[in-house]
Amino acid sequence: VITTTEEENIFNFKEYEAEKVNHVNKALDDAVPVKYPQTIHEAMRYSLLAGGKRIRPLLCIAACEAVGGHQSAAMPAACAVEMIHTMSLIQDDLPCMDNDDLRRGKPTNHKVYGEHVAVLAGDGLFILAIEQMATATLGVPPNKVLAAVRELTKAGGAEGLVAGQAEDLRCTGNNEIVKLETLEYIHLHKTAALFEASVVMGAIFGGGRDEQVEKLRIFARKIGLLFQVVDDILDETGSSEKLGKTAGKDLATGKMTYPKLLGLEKAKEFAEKLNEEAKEQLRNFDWKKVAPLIALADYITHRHY
Ligand code: GRG
Repeated sequence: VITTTEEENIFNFKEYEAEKVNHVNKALDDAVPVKYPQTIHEAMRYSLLAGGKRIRPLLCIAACEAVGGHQSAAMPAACAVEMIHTMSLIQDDLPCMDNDDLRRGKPTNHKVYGEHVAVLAGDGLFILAIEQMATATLGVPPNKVLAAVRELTKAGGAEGLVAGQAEDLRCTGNNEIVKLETLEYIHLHKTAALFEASVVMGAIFGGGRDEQVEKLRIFARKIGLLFQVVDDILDETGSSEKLGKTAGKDLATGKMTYPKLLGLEKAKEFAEKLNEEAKEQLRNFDWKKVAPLIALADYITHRHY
């Protein structure tokens, strides 16, 4: 439970999270009905509905509410971002990439359905995400929809996730000693880009002013990087029990981490600094409306899975 010092300011993050995750799960379930050809739709549903923390949809909805919007305005974007995230996980787990057997506590998509179905399920989710943005936003001014689609596609493509993954695989493949700036590049592209798109889309659909959207963009980039720094710390200290992933797998594969480059204490200080700098961006917002975003930033900083 996240609380503030004043009694009337108490904000119950766990309650908020549970309620929003419920809504998101229902919307995702509705978005991918089982139909012919059955296997492909089942494979899409298998990974999409396998659990997951739903951080990106939560960020999208919380950003929408931070600028005074209602969650329903952000829901198509919240679903779209989770679809792209899920497709990237399906692909990341493939034998030609990370070759993982478990994801979100369950066998990976290709282990259950085979590689060709897994690739197609990823493709299906990717395209469905764009379709969601185009159809589920009926009645929203086209300039808003276009701006949001631009954010999502930029974050997913060769300026975002694809770039981060390509650079990560190149470094791993070469057994390269990764420098701090390369590590930051990988995390900003693999993780922060989609956090940024989630928050910015939420703010756009919530009716945020340009200067609010830009503050929220910086907030999201910082907590995206923060997410990875904390992930590295949890891996290094062995306190990580990533759902369905072997704890410390990144260490076992010799992947570079913030604690390896900075030392554990400096990595922890860096995480706290990113959290503070992120929350600083929210200073001029209505504090009641940004309580969920603040709680999310704190959750990301202090989580133990
Ligand atoms: C999007 C076109 C397109 C291609 C994808 C494979 C690939 C290119 C990118 C891989 C990106 C990747 C695996 C990034 C890791 C991001 C990350 C932090 C994953 C873990 O996120 P959590 O902890 O997971 O939010 P849950 O399971 O809770 O959703």
